[in-house]
Amino acid sequence: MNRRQFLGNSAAGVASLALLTETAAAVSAAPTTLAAASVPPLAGSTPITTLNGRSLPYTLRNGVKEFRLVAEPVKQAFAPGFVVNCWGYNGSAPGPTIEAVEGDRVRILVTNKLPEHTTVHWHGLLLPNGMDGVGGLTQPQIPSGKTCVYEFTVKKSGTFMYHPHADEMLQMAMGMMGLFIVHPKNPSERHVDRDYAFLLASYKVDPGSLTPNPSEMLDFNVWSFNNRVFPAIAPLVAKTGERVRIRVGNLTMTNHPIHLHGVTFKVTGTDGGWVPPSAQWPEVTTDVPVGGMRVIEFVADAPGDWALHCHKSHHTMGAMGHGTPNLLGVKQSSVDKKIQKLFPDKHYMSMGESGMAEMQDMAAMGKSMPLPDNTIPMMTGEGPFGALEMGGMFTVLKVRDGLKAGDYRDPGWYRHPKGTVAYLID
Ligand SMILES: [Cu+2]
Repeated sequence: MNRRQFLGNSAAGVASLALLTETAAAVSAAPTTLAAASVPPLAGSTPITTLNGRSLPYTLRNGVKEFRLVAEPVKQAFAPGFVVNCWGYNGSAPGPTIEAVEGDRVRILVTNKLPEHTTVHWHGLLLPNGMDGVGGLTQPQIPSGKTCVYEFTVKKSGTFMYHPHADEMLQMAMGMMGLFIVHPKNPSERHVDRDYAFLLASYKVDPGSLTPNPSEMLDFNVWSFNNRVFPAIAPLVAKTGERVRIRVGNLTMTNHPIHLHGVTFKVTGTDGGWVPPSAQWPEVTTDVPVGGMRVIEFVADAPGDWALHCHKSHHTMGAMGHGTPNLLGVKQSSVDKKIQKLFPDKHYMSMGESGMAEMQDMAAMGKSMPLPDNTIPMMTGEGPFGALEMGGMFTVLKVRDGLKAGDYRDPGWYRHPKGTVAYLID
């Protein structure tokens, strides 16, 4: 079944499309750091802003920071109207971000509420072998209903991840992953004004279904920043002149060239540690490899709304039917009439004759283009100048003069000074 066929098969999508447009604004206006759940790791350090996420609180017990992770099935909203049966931690996928400080002793209690065994591997952290979380190799699997204790000293600062090392293909395909960020002991070391982080995750969720297909190896159709798809992804906000860090981890099955407009950045770290200044060079795109982390830093020196996205253009689209025939330049108007006669009760419209942008036009104008249940339009997002024709791995870095330090609220669209916007001449 290709997209055109299933478009004709459901009327329920019209309502969910309207819902998406309405609530996406509310989603992106929400603060990106949940103050109640965010624990400042130490005075003077900049807290991590996990895009549409949160940090994991801890309890201090005799000098040990004790965290609790619950591995469990979760219902994860990728966008309003698009909810997926994932597996995650503490009610979300990805799980909450663990923040610690170089030199900390941490204890992580992992309770398994999944229907099968699991483990947690602390990706990139240097720790005793028996704490490495590889089921069968360094520890017995954690059976359903049991709790496992991991305890180690955090040796170096940097950006790491956690994920299962048990039935790995299925459990990661279901969304089990999280960030583990270690701050330097001295908060003035590697100081930035804003510190953003997110994980790249991809899924195969057939339109109209609720559960990702965990046996998919290559043909994924949902591309997300922290399990959100544009326009339901929070913007990154910075004041003009601030130093900004963005940490991007990749636990998908393909690489993602992450591209940022409006600045040049340097890769200052990986999941192996910090990159010495002599080894950094200016970039506007950095490829984040599978199972890898790239930390980029820059000064936000020009106000505006700057796109941040994966440069694989099919990764900035919503779920689409694959195997769609190439209709570019194919005259279809007579075919439309014939098919409409065959199915008088269905809405049929051929697409693709002059390009695919008309997909977005219909979504934006709210025309009656039905979608299957529980999916999102292939291209969405409404900007100040009209349709953005984007979805998936796309969001916006919003740089503004005169923002207060620590104000992460969405400032709305950029108001361009007069005479600074590209214009048509006829
Ligand atoms: Cu990508």
